[in-house]
Amino acid sequence: MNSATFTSTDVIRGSFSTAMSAMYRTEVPAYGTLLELVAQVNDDTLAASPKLRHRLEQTETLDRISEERHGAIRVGTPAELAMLRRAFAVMGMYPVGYYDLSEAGVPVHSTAFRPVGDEALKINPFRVFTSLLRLDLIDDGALREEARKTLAARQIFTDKAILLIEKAEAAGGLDAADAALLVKEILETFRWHDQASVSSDLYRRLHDAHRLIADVVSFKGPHINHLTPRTLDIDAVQKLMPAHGIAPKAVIEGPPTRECPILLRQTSFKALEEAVSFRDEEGTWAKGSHTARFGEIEQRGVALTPKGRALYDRLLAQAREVVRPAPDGSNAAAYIAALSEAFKAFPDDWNTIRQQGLGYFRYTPVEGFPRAALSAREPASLETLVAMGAVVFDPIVYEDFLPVSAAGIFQSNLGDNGAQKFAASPSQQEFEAHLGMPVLDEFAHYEGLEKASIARCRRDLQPVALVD
Ligand code: OOG
Ligand code: NI
Repeated sequence: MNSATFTSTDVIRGSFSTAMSAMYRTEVPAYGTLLELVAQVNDDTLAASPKLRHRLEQTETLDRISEERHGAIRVGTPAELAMLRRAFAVMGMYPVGYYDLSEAGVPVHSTAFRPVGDEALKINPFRVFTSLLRLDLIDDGALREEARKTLAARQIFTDKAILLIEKAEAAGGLDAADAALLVKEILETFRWHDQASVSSDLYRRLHDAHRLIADVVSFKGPHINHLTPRTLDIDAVQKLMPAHGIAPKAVIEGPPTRECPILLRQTSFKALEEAVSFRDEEGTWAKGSHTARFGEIEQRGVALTPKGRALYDRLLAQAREVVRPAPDGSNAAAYIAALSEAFKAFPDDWNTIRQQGLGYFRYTPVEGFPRAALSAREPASLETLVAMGAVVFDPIVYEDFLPVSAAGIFQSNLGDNGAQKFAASPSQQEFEAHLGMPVLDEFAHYEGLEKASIARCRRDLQPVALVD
């Protein structure tokens, strides 16, 4: 078979994301309600702002604006993580970024599998935030061993899924029939199992160590724990959720509402308490419940440079020093006020963000700009060309995640008030060894996109010389 008959990885990812959405709506009906609300708010937002509609029409497929942007799973062993990496590669998703969540009281470290090129992101932006449990952070040695044994005994992939992954790797792709089969088989890995693979006693002990440990260890597979569509107005959806019978988490994670959106804002509805049964002695099943699955929404802004990110981190920490948001929402208004106050120090117009080197931008030569106005003999700086209107810039969208926000989402769904403490212990090398490859550095990636756009300007504007 030659590559011409292979189904594109982007198409496989698209079918995977559609299949996940359909499965999750069936499994978690509240998620279907959230999707409807998001679609309605997106329609209203576009109707109210022809300017926004026009801008999005240039770059996006408007009829798919409300589709899922990401989901999240948590796996238990290095072998599970490595096989997932291979499965996602068949769908054109690669590990970007390393997130240490131990710092925030969650015993996992993570990456996001996502499409990397502009074109791939545009065709289908679906990504999966993937966390690996860190058993080494469980203090109780006996419990750690029981957890390890339980995880070692499970196989989260179907035999057919593994065969198809191997086939794709060997041949360099899959034909349409195999691609469809892979999506169907991989879906099994993310399906919910209401029969736990542990006893109620072990579940309780794992749960006491950390609710998330119980979530990862107790089931046959790493059920998808949330999906996240994109909203054009996160504040509106947050406000409307209760009227639609869904309980939002207390505050939106990330930066406050701004003119020029930065990074990522996200919020979720609280995870549902679901009926499960535990496998007790002599094959009897004991009824119980488990809380893990929820729905989330996101709104993205410009990707920040290390300098911009340092400022963001500092201002966020400053706000959280004034008011730490309580999971019950009792101080939500005070937190939002503290956040807005702190972020007054972050410039809120694109040109200042750009000139201060806080964000990444894509530069484009203006078509039809009168060449006569550019003197071929004199070299010009990018700034001069921008000021003249010969080059325009657009923010590069942040496509990754934020550890403090991720921890906030985790915590609100674990319902922990007195969150457990773990020693911060980032361990990217170990994570990458388990993964089987290094993760892509997100800053280097965005910088590369910006530089490539400047190189294109340099080429297109010749014979005018563009100086650095
Ligand atoms: C992952 C939480 C991280 C996000 O949007 O930051 C995440 C989890 O709960 O497993 O999805
Ligand atoms: Ni999420």
